[in-house]
Amino acid sequence: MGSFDWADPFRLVDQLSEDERMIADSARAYAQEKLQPRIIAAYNEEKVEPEIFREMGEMGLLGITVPEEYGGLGSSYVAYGLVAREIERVDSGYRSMMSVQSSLVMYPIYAYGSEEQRQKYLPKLASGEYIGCFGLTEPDAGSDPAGMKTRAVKTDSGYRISGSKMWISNSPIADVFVIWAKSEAHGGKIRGFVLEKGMTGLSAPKVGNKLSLRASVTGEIVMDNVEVGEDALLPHVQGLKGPFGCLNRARYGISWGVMGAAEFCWQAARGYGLDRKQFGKPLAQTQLFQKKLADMQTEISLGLQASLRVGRLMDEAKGAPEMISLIKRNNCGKALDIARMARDMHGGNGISAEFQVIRHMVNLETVNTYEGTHDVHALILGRAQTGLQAFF
Ligand code: TGC
Ligand code: FAD
Repeated sequence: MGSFDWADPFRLVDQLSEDERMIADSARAYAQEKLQPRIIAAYNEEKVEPEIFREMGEMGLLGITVPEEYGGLGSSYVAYGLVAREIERVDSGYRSMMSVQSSLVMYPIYAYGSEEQRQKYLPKLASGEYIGCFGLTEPDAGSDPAGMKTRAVKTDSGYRISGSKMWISNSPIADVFVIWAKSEAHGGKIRGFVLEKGMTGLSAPKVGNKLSLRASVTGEIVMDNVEVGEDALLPHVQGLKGPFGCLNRARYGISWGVMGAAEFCWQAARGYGLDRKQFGKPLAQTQLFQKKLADMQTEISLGLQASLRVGRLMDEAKGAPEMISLIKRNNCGKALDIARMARDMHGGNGISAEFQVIRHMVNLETVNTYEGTHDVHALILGRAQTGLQAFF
């Protein structure tokens, strides 16, 4: 029999390539040395820190799966997932900044853009010189993006775009806006457009009063007759499969990321239970405490294996959207349960910012909702196994 590492029960690390291990190690070093010292103040003060994009760019953490000729790392989906896990171990908001830039802005420009669009935007997005955002959700179209009202009308030289997007990560500080609109010139089909900061009629006010994901800025995108040229259209995709193609990648990254947040909470609860004595012995020496630690360890080990499996399938071009729904939904739900449990195991200290578990818990409420809610992913999986769609 082999030995047992309580922190890595299934020896995940042995299942990674040398390259993947190096990328994960450098992401962990960056996250722990540069992000961890900032997070408590950034979260409490809702501080916007655009320079984080530059730092991530320098570390090669933006556009990990995008080919090197466009400034990306040309690496695997497994490597991307490992980076998401390390960043979200510190905070879901920082992972959000990274995954929107990589999966929701760089990916569509790479996969659906013209060569000119790739050259113009990707290297600067990879270096963090440009910050990107992705506008799909609207005030009246969240789980049902097909209900969007944003319209693109053909003009002599391009399109005129009107509408508003809501709950958009990074939008108040964005230079590049990938937005989705129904285009009358294309039979009302959904098309993607790349807009730029400073265009007449384009604004991105911040959404205030957020009690979750406070280290990541969120805003609206207001488009009041924004005139763009033909070169703003993403030429190679139409229909909802455009935005969903991006969401597949981001949801997959989230499945790893939330396991990073859960690992932080689990290990914090373990450490706290070993230090804190009540009734004359460490809390960690009680049966109930140990059962909770065992549950956390089990769910995290299973969740990480599942993400690794789906990542390998994606790297072999065999991944399917339903696999991603399964791991996004389950890992988010389990991470939220684990964070709540860790909060409880810290007693009164669990509500203090210093101990950090309540921040992860409150963040995970958002992560469980965005990129398809827990229940929407259940309906996707229900449809796949019954052939019956229950959305409407
Ligand atoms: P449905 O009829 O199922 O599909 C319409 C068309 O889209 C295609 N499709 C997909 N293609 C690729 N990947 C997928 N996952 C796909 N899912 C669907 C489908 O094949 C079809 O194509 P075609 O060519 O036949 O037209 O569409 P529906 O309108 O019934 O959709 C239902 C539902 C609920 C599954 C879907 O709308 C959904 O997933 N809703 C959730 C919305 C969502 O996830 N929004 C996310 C916004 S972005 C965000 O939250 C970023 S936060 C990031 C951060 O800060 O980290
Ligand atoms: P709704 O769709 O109104 O859902 C409300 C509730 O109803 C949920 O519990 C849902 O599960 C349930 N529900 C909905 N439909 C059904 C049904 N058919 N059957 C049963 N139950 C149902 N969007 C972007 O485009 N870009 C971004 O960068 C982005 N960043 C975000 C950042 C933050 C901090 C947040 C909070 C959101 C962000 N979003 C972004 C939006 C996010 O994707 C949506 O909030 C999410 O898709 C849910 O939509 P909604 O909020 O309109 O909720």
